[in-house]
Amino acid sequence: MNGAQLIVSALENEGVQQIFGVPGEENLDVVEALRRSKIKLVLTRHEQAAAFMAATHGRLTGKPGVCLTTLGPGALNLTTGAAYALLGAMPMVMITGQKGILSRKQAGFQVVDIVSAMTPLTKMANQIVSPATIPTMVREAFRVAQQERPGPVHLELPEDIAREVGPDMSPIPPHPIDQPVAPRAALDRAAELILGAKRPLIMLGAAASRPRLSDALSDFVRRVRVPFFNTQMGKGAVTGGSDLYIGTAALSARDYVHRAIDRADLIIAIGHDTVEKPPFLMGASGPTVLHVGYLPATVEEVYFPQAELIGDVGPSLTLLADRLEHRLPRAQALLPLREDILAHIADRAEESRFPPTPQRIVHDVRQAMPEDGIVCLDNGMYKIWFARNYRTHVANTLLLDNALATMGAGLPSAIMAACLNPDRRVLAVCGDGGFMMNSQELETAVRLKLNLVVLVLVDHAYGMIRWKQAVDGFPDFGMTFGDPDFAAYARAYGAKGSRVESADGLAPALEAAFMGGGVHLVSAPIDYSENERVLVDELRAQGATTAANAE
Ligand SMILES: Cc1ncc(C[n+]2csc(CCOP(=O)(O)OP(=O)(O)O)c2C)c(N)n1
Ligand SMILES: [Mg+2]
Repeated sequence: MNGAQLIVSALENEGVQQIFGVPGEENLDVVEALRRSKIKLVLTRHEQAAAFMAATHGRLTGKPGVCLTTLGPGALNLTTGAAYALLGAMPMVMITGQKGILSRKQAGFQVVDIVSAMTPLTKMANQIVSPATIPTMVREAFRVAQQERPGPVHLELPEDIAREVGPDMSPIPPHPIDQPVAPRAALDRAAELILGAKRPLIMLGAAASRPRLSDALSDFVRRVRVPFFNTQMGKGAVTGGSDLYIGTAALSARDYVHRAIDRADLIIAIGHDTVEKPPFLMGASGPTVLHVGYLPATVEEVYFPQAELIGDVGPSLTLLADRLEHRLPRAQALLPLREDILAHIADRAEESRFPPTPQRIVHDVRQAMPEDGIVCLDNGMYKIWFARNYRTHVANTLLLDNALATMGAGLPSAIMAACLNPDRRVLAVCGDGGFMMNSQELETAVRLKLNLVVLVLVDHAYGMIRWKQAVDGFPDFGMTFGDPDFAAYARAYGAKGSRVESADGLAPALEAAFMGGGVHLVSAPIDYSENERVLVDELRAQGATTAANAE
């Protein structure tokens, strides 16, 4: 077997079914080995999209997604996707080509030190220098990518090593990994803290959304019956139990959900990852935080938990619930705030202004999506509105990136979600800025014959930055642009396209797009004047109220 065949057989051994990417001439032996394998090669139209797709595979399944590119320029196009997976804790394996390392027949042509470039963007980056090391290097790559805290790993396979015939070696079989559960003493201490709390609150963070965790986490919340809120990336982590949901912390302070947060004397932060924009700010005067996680908390200015429960989160929570169930008379002390908080959030959700408000758009999207439908967001102003206002009932049904918060990942992540879930409705929601950063992947979606709807929100601007500019008191300047006719643009790719032209037009447009099947782009204008009215003026006023109440 040559190096390429060894790597492909090692990938098959890991259960890899598809590889995303754009090959170059340095990968041709690998491509040939893939042709003879069961693994499907899915071409994308930009390497960045391949990385976003592979990372999303890891995020949704817990098993690393794999992407493949050529050397230099192609490999460098993976860097944003690598950072997306690193900050977002998504397991991914990136394989890139390189010129031969045993001789240098093309001198320095296209040669970039990709291993060095990838080192700060990955958990591990290595060059393969001999076919004989491939089985172990691939197994190690998957082990490292998958292990908590998950993330991206990079392997560089030079073209001469790919071609070199090595010994016939069997791949190394993967085995199940069990993590240690939190020790008894830590469980007792955590239970004591919670039993003593007068106004406890649970917060679900990014790691709470790990696919394997949702059952145990949902059981925990239902058993202890402490109200919960989530961070943006912790949204939907609890299935059911929604009568205890008290909001999502899309902002760091002053939002309605902070009325509860500010009054809590103990926050049980499950799976919080400080890569997320802070869901609340810890300070000298509180609150007390118990950090429950796979790994200890990173200490930050705004997050320095006073107590920790570290270990495999699911089984640890089960043991914790055994110590708490039916013993928490004050569990629901903060629950009376729930109705008021959620009523504020639902405000104006059915207003018939045109262009529609963000609240109305979130409301209409929720109507079009069944409970298990998956919404994948790009990055823009609407993300805050979806994080605050979109109710989730099933784990990983609102995929957003509050870690790298990159533009351009909405469509690729939705393509991956649609590939993995052909029977569920999948919707990408993008701004007119972010959509254009990877809009070429419409062709990939059409080629894959996916059922996928893409909602493009049109304000002819980098709306989020325009909003920040206004909030900071700068004059409105330099953030607007022209847009193509998005419906026609979609049709040019062989997709379908439609445009929302009235206040009541979005819900039926989405419904028709899903019913029609295939890839369908719906473009809708959005009225962002609500950004200032709600997220600045109203919250400033209510923030003052919260502060007064806290005193
Ligand atoms: C790759 C990348 N470039 C720039 C930014 C900074 N940024 C964050 S949101 C945003 C504007 C997004 O515009 P659009 O996609 O149209 O969404 P809108 O806010 O207008 O709804 C920008 C430029 C970013 N997060 N990622
Ligand atoms: Mg925009």
